[in-house]
Amino acid sequence: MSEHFNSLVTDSDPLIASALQAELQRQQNQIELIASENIVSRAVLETLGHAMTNKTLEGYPGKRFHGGGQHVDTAEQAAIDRACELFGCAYANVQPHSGSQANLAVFFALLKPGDRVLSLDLAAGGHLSHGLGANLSGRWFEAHHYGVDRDTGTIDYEQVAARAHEIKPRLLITGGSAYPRQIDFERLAAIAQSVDALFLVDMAHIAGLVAGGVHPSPIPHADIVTCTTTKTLRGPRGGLILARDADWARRFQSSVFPGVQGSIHSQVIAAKAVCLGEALQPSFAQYTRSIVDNARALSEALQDGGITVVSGGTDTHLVLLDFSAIGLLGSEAEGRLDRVGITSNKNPIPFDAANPANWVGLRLGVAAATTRGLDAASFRQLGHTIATVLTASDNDQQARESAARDTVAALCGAHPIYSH
Ligand code: DSN
Repeated sequence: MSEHFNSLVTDSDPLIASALQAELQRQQNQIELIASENIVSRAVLETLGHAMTNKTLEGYPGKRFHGGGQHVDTAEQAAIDRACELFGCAYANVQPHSGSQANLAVFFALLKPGDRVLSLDLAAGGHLSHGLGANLSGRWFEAHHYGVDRDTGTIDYEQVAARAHEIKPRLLITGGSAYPRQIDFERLAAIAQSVDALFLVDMAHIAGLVAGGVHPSPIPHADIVTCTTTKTLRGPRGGLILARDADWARRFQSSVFPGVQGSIHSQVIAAKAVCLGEALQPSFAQYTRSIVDNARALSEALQDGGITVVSGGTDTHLVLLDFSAIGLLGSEAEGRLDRVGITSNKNPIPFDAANPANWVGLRLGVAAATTRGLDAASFRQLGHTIATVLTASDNDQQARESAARDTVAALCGAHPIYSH
């Protein structure tokens, strides 16, 4: 058995070893601008690869259904305590395997099949787990949506109030995956109260910004807050459920386990504790200030280069590009940037086509590249480079892409990741 314990993946599984090595090199040699990604610390990586992965446990710290859980209890309790300290809440459940699982557990705790929910439309920046027809949330619950104002690209709060009074949802939801502006949580909470609805904020994308104090916190206003630890929070893949009031504890403990999940991912919970500990450090708040500065620099440079930015800018880590005026598809833009070493994703913009093949938007986020050290000047350079690539004609496309590849290579060379 010594081979079982001592062989490295390079010795035992060349196919996967080569995929792992190639993925590392891809990350090292490309600028990552997918808004839901980040680059975790060596400490988070180390924790994710720890033998704690072997431990099976159900239940919660001190109340497990299997023996031998004392060390995982230490990690889970630290994650809970750190989440409560970081976000100023009284309740935290750190077990959801993802943000979607966290949302599912909230639905399971608060709703009965057929209940109405009112959430931000997917094309306006919402999330599929908030009632998309193809998702369980949209099949088992009656989902209605609100959107953004066509001129400003920002949430139309009057429309939310009107829809809420018309529909009388049991749950009002905000947040999602492509909304670039600050959300007025207080105003939405008042709308929820006016129709006797509960209020859920999914802060998956902005959790790190809230933790760093550069985005208002939903905790004082929402009944329940969910998020991932993956994105601006810069941790492992996984979800959290948070609440200002500890009274929710009974309902949410049992809705996660045994409601929608069985045993925990022990080493991921430990890695969540590590990332939450990192987010409590003053350097993390500085990091989030850089994120916001960098996103603004990127947005301004893109607009200077002739690209339309939804809502005219950003308050977060995220910039949503609108190509409807230049006749480019999101998929084409994603392909062009991929060829020069910039990773992004096609995305719907508000009022976009239903078919992803026809979307005319592209979503960019600066959290990962900010982690590797790019500053506002680098993001201005990157924005200019992206604009030249996206506005290139057939005649100058090759030359522009070649220059862009050089820029990306220089930025990556100047800001290495995982270099040891
Ligand atoms: N919700 C998806 C995204 O924003 O990219 C995955 O986290």
